[in-house]
Amino acid sequence: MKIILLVLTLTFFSFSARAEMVITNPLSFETAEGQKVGAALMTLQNTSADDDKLIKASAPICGHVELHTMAEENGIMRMREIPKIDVPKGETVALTHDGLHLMLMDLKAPLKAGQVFPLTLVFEKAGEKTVEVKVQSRSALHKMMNNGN
Ligand SMILES: [Cu+2]
Repeated sequence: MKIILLVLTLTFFSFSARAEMVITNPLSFETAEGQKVGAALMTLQNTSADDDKLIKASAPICGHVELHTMAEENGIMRMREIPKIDVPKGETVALTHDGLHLMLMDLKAPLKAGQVFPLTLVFEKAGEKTVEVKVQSRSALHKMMNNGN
């Protein structure tokens, strides 16, 4: 009995000391036949008392996942790979079609609307988190672009 209580106590403390990262609305968009890259978007909310950062991501549906940012350079929107995405304590970081996002490189098959695939995110403090990404139609993407958000 004493041992069980000790284990429970240790478990409780290790959970409460752990950085909390809340990941909402992970989504992707369907891709055309032969298209080798896709994108994944979501919202990252750091509810812990520590700054954290997304340092890596992977998914079985593609060769590898890159962290990307998009910014205007000489009037043209360009994206480039970045080593990490900062998620400061108490803050919410949105990964969007026109800003920070995850790039699914070397897709093994085209993504289909309605499909769901697992994506594992690795945070420096919160550790590994796997989410289920829902693939949306192209028209959902166009709608999002027209709304400007
Ligand atoms: Cu990209």
